[in-house]
Amino acid sequence: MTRIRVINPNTALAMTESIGRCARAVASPSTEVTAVSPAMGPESIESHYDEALAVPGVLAEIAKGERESVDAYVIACFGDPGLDAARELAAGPVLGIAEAAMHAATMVGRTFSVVTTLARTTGRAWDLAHRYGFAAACRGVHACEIPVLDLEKPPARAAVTELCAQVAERDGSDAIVLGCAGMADFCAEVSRATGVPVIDGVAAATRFAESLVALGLRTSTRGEYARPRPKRYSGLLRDFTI
Ligand code: 5HY
Repeated sequence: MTRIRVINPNTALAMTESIGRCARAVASPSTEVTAVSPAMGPESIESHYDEALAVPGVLAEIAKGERESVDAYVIACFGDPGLDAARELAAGPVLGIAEAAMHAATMVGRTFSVVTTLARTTGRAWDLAHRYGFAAACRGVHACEIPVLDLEKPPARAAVTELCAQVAERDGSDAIVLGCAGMADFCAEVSRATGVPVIDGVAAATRFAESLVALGLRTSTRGEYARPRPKRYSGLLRDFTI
């Protein structure tokens, strides 16, 4: 049994359940997927401030998963918050949904476009495209201007689907990347509407995590992902002392 922990860095439990359903829908029968939200953090992540304050909760869930012998982790937020720090703590692979989605997109096309929530988060998506080496393949990052927690409201699905169809046409991109974990269950509908491959990072990261575990691959501990040197953390963070 491979044990994958999908961490939704925000505290919206309905969204965590939906993310868990999407991950389990693609996981192999020999994989146990648990989807969790941290006990602390923002109810949604739509700014740098939200993202920064989501990271301690993500790291607390990684530390908990390590005590429970989890094999691999998925950070289910399109900003991939705390990804590098999580890789310093976890023995097994840790995948961010933005990273996984961009990798998958460039395996099925030369170019892709990202459709995300608020315009203010598009800069972060571009940062990640550059960081992961996909800036040249990314034809555009577009916002539907629907707040994360409003994605579960009926009009959102049609609005996102419509925007994805327009973007695929306008950018001429080979694939569409859904830029929020809250869009994970829109994938099939958007695929039908656009006629191009549509990548949901939750599903992509879940399968990639399974594959890395099956390959016996774990995060390298030689360089920057070596375990942090022991030190004291104070105040609200005193429990993060390692
Ligand atoms: C996400 N926020 O995937 C990001 C999407 C965004 O709470 N889950 C969030 O807008 O950056």
